[in-house]
Amino acid sequence: MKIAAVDVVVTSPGRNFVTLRITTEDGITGLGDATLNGRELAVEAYLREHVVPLLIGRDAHDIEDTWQYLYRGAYWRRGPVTMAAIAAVDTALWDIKARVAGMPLYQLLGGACRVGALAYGHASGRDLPELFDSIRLHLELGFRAIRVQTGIPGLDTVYGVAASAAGGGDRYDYEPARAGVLPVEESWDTRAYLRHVPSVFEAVRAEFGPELPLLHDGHHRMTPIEAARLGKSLEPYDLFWLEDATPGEDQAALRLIRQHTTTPLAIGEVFNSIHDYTTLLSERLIDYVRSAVTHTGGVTGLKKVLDFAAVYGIKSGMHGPTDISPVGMAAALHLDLAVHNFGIQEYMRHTPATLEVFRTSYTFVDGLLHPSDTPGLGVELDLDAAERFPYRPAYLPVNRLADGTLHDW
Ligand code: CS2
Ligand code: MG
Repeated sequence: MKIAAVDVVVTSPGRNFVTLRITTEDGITGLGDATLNGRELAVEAYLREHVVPLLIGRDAHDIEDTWQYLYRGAYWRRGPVTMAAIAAVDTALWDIKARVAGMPLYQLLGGACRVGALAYGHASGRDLPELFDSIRLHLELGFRAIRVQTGIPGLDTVYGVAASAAGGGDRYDYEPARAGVLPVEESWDTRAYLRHVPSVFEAVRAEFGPELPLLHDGHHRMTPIEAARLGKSLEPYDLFWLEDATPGEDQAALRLIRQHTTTPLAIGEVFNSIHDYTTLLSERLIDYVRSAVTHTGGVTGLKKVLDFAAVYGIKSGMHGPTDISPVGMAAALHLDLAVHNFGIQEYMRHTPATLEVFRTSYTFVDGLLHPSDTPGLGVELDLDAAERFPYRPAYLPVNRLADGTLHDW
């Protein structure tokens, strides 16, 4: 079954997405998500100029060989651009294989280990009243686990805190990438953050009780000892996880954090290969693998990470913000069902404009996500709709400390 055509589709229904569409000689199509928030055109060029010419004429069934061909054959391996490109090809080939087999991808991956994937939503507030409203909104939407991000006294805008519930209050949407010429510069103060966050979780527990699984994203902004201090101070509030407590590329730093706190740790959304995880997993330094299919070499790449993680009792916690497209989200949901060591699935609901372009079949019912039993991934790309939303440059913000030092955002 030879690959006859490959399209790279850049579209911006409210935010930018890069989608790969592979078509076989007998007209079967498959989709892959290649979206790299803030660097989308780098992946588009890598695909269009250096990958697409290599795919034409290859057998679409040869998924593992194509993965190795694109990974080892590039010579210059790993990195977010290369691995997002490989991810898109890999995911599209799995979509095709499952469509040809007439079954949803999770069946091809070994069938379902669960009836659905527990999802967590993003609650946030500049202050406690706004945060409580956002938590209530997400509980009403059916979420059974909730991420809590808060404003910090003295700081104007902070990662993860929306200016308000978007769309008239019936949906919360937070789009960190701001369309504009240059990245927005936000201010940061770790000491103020470390003083404030424990009091917020104390208030949330007092208001919503001890049972509700609560998550928090440190978003790479702390040093290892600061992360250890926060993990320890949050222990009384029994978090489901503390995410990206410190920049994860310093894998050894997690040894220090682990020594000081039993708060579960999640890391990996910015990782792009299994090699980013080897110390973290083999030394049990984290509890959840945060990678998305889109950024870790596709279904093939991420499943290898999750199978490695399973050896050490570590579970999945796949990344699922709005900059993971519905194609990437659908691929995650098939893996969520198929792997035994599933933990939780991040789920920021896409906007109506995005869902015009990507026609999905996955469902969110009673707190659980399901990819549907549509053959393949279960997503169709509406090219006419995609053309109505041209690309707009958009950058993620950066943080600066009070003295002007650039800091992780
Ligand atoms: C965040 C992401 O969802 C998360 O856990 O870390 O929203 C992250 O900020 C974006 O993916 C960056 O593009
Ligand atoms: Mg995160």
